[in-house]
Amino acid sequence: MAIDFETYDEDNIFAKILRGELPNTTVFEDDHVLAFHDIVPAAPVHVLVIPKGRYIAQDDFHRDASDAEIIAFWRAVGHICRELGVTDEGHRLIANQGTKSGQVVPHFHVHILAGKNLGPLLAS
Ligand code: DGP
Repeated sequence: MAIDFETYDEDNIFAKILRGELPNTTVFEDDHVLAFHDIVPAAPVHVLVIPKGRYIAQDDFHRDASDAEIIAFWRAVGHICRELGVTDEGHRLIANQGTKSGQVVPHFHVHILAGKNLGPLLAS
């Protein structure tokens, strides 16, 4: 289903996780950021990092978020990779935006993937 980029969906899964209505396995949290294990891991390490603000994808996040939110987000990504122990061995960051990318959840998130040889960038 196409993502509505005009209106943030308050009932998306990550909004429910942020409100505590759905459980998650948290690996990091601060004032601006939450990170938790993906429920359908695509690699031995698969962590999702999300801002706590209401952003649909990377475009509105980087356009509308405050400098403090953006700095906190990307510092957290680096910190989490180090805490997971995947900085030196290698990892991949993915942020899907929109239907052609395969974005399913309309709340901005970055995937951290690691723990095996991740292969070519794209499957096809
Ligand atoms: P994307 O295709 O980029 O929108 O990725 C969404 C990811 O969210 C996908 O890898 C599966 C994950 N996911 C979906 N529902 C849940 C959930 O309820 N809990 C957790 N932890 N992850 C979820």
